[in-house]
Amino acid sequence: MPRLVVVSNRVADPRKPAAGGLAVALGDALRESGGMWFGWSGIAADVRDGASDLPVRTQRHGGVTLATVDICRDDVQAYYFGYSNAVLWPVFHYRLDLADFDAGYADRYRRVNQLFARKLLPLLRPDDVIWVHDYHLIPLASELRALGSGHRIGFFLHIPLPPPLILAAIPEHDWLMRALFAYDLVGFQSQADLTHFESYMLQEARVDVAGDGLFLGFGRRLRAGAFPIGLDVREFQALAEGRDARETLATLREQYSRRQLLVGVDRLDYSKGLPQRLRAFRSLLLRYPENRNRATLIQVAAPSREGVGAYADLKAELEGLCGAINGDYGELDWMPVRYIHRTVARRRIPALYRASRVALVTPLRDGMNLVAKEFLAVQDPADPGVLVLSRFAGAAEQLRDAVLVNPYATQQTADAIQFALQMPLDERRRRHERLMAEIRQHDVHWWRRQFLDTLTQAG
Ligand code: GDG
Repeated sequence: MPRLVVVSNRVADPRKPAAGGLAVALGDALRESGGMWFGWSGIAADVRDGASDLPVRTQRHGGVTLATVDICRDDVQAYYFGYSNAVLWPVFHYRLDLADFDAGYADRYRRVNQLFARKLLPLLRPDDVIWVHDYHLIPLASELRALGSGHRIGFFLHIPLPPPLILAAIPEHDWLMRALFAYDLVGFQSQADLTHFESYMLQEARVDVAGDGLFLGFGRRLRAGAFPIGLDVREFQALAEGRDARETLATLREQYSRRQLLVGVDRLDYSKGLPQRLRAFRSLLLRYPENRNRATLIQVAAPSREGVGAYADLKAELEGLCGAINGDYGELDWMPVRYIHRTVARRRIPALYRASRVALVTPLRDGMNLVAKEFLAVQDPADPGVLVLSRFAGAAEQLRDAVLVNPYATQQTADAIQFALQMPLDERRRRHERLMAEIRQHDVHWWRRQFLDTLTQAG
């Protein structure tokens, strides 16, 4: 079995409980092959443009090597906050209005990818299989190839790929999309993303779309496919059985015994549709007064990328909305919204899902959205809650038995939430059973096997 090398912006230690399903799933594959995980240490080094001299730090644990490199402060600003999170993230989520096409970002983004390639190459063995993750590292394979790498290299995009016209708003779109041809396999979250990739290649690039996911261009053969990421269902269910989760569940049940809980768990990000969700919840209270003094929305919005301007505006907007809803509808003994702008411990999150009758997973655009799958995994099959899911989440392609909504349509979303709150037990059970079959069949281990099998056979 060839050694697996995973490359991503940040490296998660698969042994730590906070690591989450993706780290656990990749950790399994890394352990099986005695592999390596390479990425940025998260440290912004205080050196002037001296990044290329910074050392790679390696740690070896249980057959897996974790290798990290620091990046100099200016590069972090331009590569991470700038190009990755103020250009690629907004555009790939269809938010051209939020993109900041500062000319300096692209050069630095490329430079950090070159730095990664230079630091990684000496650590590689000739038969390693390399799996690169996400939008921070699109040009990594082409930088590795420029240094002579002949490895098998795959890329997985965790976020959506927009249609060609939107993608073409990025000044460097030609270069970025061409860089993908240095990979042997490119994986997307959904069929919709794959279709956008095909359309781009037909409309914007002179690439031969050979069908069946095969693309011939720039002197290379590229395979592309949809590999919807799944959940480690058993790991997450085991988390729900842990002491912290059970204690949290008991507290929530006692505290909210006379209420119906709705839950939202997101990073505080404009792609997640949080203001729209709060407006829909306000509309629910307005249009269906029986929910007043009864329905409580617990919204966790974990802090994220606070160095990017658009996130500060969003935070202020959410605080205003929560204050207004609580002010307008709150009673002495009932607040409609509990808004938590902090990171909740992962081991307590299953309890929050389990205590809730309805989950609101209503992003404006999302590659997949794992919260939807986490919520389903820990419901009581005999009395399950209902998933209200945006049709614009990648997960909506798979989770057809959720209550699907258009989060931009406030009143319709409010109606859908009411429908979910009122859903009879037998229908809740029927839907939950079908949704569970789907997330069990296509779990994170399936995803990883599917991608790696296709990568090793590609060519
Ligand atoms: C990207 C794509 C794709 C959230 N708040 C807290 C917390 N979380 C956890 C959730 C879940 C994870 O974070 C969020 O995953 P998502 O899938 O919803 O979204 P992104 O972070 O945007 O991830 C996305 C994903 O990559 C995988 O490919 O699905 O579309 O955007 O696990 O539970 N965890 C803790 N405290 C919190 O407050 N501990």
